[in-house]
Amino acid sequence: MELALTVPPVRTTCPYCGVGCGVLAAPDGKGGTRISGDPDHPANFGRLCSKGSALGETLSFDGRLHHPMIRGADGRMAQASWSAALDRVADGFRETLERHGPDSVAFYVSGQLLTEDYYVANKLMKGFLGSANIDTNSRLCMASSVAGHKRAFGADVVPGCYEDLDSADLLVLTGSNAAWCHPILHQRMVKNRNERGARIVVIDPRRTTTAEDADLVLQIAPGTDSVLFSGLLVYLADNGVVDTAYIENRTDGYAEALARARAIAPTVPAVARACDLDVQDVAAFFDLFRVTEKAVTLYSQGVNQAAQGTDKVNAIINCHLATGRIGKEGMGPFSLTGQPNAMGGREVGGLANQLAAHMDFAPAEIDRVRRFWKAPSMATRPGLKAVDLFDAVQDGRIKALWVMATNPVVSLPRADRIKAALKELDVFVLSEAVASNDTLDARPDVLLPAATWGEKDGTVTNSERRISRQRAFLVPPAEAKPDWWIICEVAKRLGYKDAFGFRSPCEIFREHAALSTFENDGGRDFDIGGLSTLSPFDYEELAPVQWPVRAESAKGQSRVFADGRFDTPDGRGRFVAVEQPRPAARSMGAFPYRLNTGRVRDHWHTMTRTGKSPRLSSHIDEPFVEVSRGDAVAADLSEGGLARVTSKHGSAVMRVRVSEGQRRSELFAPIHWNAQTASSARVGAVSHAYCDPYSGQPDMKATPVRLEPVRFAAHGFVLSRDPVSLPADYWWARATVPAGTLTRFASNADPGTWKSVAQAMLGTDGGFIELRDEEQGHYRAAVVREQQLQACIYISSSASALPGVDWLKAQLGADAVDASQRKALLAGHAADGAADTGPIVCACFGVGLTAIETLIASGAATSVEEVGACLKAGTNCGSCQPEIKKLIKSNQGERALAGAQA
Ligand SMILES: Nc1nc2c(c(=O)[nH]1)N[C@H]1C(S)=C(S)[C@@H](COP(=O)(O)OP(=O)(O)OC[C@H]3O[C@@H](n4cnc5c(=O)[nH]c(N)nc54)[C@H](O)[C@@H]3O)O[C@H]1N2
Ligand SMILES: Nc1nc2c(c(=O)[nH]1)N[C@H]1C(S)=C(S)[C@@H](COP(=O)(O)OP(=O)(O)OC[C@H]3O[C@@H](n4cnc5c(=O)[nH]c(N)nc54)[C@H](O)[C@@H]3O)O[C@H]1N2
Ligand code: SF4
Ligand SMILES: [Mo]
Repeated sequence: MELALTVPPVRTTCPYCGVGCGVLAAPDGKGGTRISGDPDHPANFGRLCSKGSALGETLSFDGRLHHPMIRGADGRMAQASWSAALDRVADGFRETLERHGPDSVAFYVSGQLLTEDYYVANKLMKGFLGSANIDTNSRLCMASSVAGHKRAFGADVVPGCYEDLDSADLLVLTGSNAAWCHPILHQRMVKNRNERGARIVVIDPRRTTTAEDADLVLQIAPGTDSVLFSGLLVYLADNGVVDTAYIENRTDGYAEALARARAIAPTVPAVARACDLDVQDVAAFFDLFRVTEKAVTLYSQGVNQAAQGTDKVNAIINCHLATGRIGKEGMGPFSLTGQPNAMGGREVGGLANQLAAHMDFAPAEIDRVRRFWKAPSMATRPGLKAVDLFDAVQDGRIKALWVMATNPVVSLPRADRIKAALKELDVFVLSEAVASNDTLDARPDVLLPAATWGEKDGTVTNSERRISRQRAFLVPPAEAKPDWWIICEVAKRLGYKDAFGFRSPCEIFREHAALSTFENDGGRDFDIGGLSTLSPFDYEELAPVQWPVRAESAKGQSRVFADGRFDTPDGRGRFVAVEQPRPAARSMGAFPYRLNTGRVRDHWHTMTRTGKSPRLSSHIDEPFVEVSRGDAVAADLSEGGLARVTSKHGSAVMRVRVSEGQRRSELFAPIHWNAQTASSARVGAVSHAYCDPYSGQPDMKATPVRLEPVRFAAHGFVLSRDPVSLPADYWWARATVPAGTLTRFASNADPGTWKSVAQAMLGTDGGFIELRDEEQGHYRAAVVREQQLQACIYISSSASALPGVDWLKAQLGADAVDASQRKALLAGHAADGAADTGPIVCACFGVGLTAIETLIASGAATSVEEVGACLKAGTNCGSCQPEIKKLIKSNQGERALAGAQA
């Protein structure tokens, strides 16, 4: 009998989106980790999307920051000891405070910190440094939802829970591409539709993948959601479906809100006109909402990141308050949080306009928190919100800044300005997990190596208020340390030994829980007093639980406000009279298009994690801009060419994708590419910084821009073991492939120079083979050494004449390339003529577009299930099912058209 030592997998939580899926991580002892979904976690019941499934591919220590670094007097970064680096941070902040006072220092933090990290950062700034200048990337993400919740409910509370998505009969998704951004929740909703017949309505200016599973799609004019939902309120009132008793007994402000709604959106045709929708579609949506009591309205960045984002949130909540559809099974407004701990950050008070534990800056609240923290130097008023905070960095009001777990040179609007502003600082500290990113390029004075997912312990809170543990299963590389430890060490050096003497995340969590219940007479729903006495063992074992968890019961609560009592002083919900929406800036004259920005299925933000995974990098491997067919013609662009998008603030050059799902005069580009992965595709540099007046959240979905083709004489790609560097005037974009890197490029290099370009990139140390075809206008070369393909390059005068990359990618990883394959290498395709797989649709099984299209065209598969049975595509995580559906539909459309023409 063989003795096998099996270590049980560690139960943890996915580090990506706000769904907060439970993950089982089992290190194999050889440097790898097996990842699977936690069948017992109530967010996902064992399922993971493509990103979660590929977590194992992102855990290597390559590219990690290993040691603290300090910039010397000569301007160079040099490795330093932890104590030297921490002293330098503490000295820098102390001197700045002494010289310029508390308004001159700031922290810019992140919804990807754990609650414990976040708690100590907030405590240090607001109780000890005496300023509230701590803001977070959640300002770019959830601030409008926070402001909307507070206006309506008196507190930042998501009333419902995920089970409501299983039991609702109507699911309205507005400003959310959940199929790509909250895939596991999206799958739950689609299951409800398939099994229970729930209806799904999708409201988005683009026809996204989420629309594939919708019963009704409203391609709304950007920025007009509050007109649509005002129209809905009027419709509900006029058709007698408002709950008058509930309005009377439980709320305030209905008459004013309705009167305003009537002024903005008096009739269905008026709404249709303002939102650029068909009257029938608007009527169909309103009617569905009217007749379906169990309705949930889900929203994310298409609502939050808007010039009137807070009004959009309240226009939605108004409809739920009017019908009493809130806090009850299967109904309610539902803000989908973005980051894994955006919610936890809001709980600790990590936004500049919150104090702590759902308390703000009322004198009694400041006093309460002061006493609890025994704080010597309390902030007494809100600090600067992200956009204003970086303006203050730019004009020298803020002189010392500590950035943690966010990459603002990519993700803040007007990102070029942010890059320049950081250079103005006297003290710039960066806590980072990776050794290179765009914010690192902005020359911090001190770099602190942070432990990251898999290496750190703490808690996160997901979209349904569920607190889950993230548990460590790896030892951090070299000297990397958890963020809470780094912050506490700096605090101790500033003289606050007692207040920051925490020895573990558990001790911090207990204090955070104790503050939530401190002098809380029930007026603050964020109360987790029931968790304030957890033993280290209890904390270690803590099962996912939804707040509130009041002292009297350690059990959580799935829904809030079920009793019709809100967190306002009088306990009544508030209708908000929303304003007539005005676009942030008009698209006209020099900037006739509007740039909408967002996410793709398989990348996470600035790609420091997902960019490491070949699987996740194969779905979409370069930055793009989506353009309607009409605009492509008007702007003289063609599919596969390159285009420059320019605003008042900056520009980016991206591949053109002509899209049927894009409205005229509107463009869409993803946010992920940055200076590490592309020459010129940081869309943050293009986005304007117009902010919602209540939340301070920038409108990053509608920047006025112009659009023009960029023509290059040569297009090509290189596959190489190691990344190649390209001349400064090349356009390029880089993606990880199984055995190396794929770099696509374009340049104006003359065909006569292509060979030397190839030699410069590939090297000439032997094994160099080449093929030039003057007539076809292309040049190809490869380096094969010891039977292995080291690198290959393909250059052509036309982008569309380049071979596919997939067969070549496989050769780069192959053990041996024989003589016949060498020829094939230069031909760019398999000797047997097998077709290229095309872009990968199913990341789990590596199934490409070509195979799926061929199968569907043959008629052998007419459903997602049949495609799965033949090719396995879509049968693991299911994230690609909506795309497969789209392919089936478009094939059916083509057949119908062919039939009609025949
Ligand atoms: N794959 C992936 N998933 C992610 C992330 C990621 O980076 N990658 N990030 C996570 C984070 S932090 C966040 S915040 C969430 C974001 O999740 P989502 O908000 O779903 O994602 P976005 O792509 O930013 O924007 C959503 C949609 O809003 C639409 N929109 C733009 N303007 C309007 C408008 O005026 N009205 C309406 N109704 N819609 C509009 C856009 O066309 C877009 O399709 O995703 C989370 N999940
Ligand atoms: N134009 C436009 N801009 C946008 C958006 C948009 O839709 N359009 N969306 C906005 C939204 S919603 C968001 S949430 C932001 C996201 O934008 P960012 O927060 O800037 O993006 P990330 O890539 O997630 O950055 C996280 C950084 O933290 C590092 N890191 C990882 N783990 C740890 C850790 O444990 N500790 C520390 N100290 N560092 C760590 C990572 O290496 C990475 O550099 O982008 C915003 N910007
Ligand atoms: S849906 Fe995907 S990215 Fe989001 S938490 Fe679950 S596995 Fe992670
Ligand atoms: Mo976000």
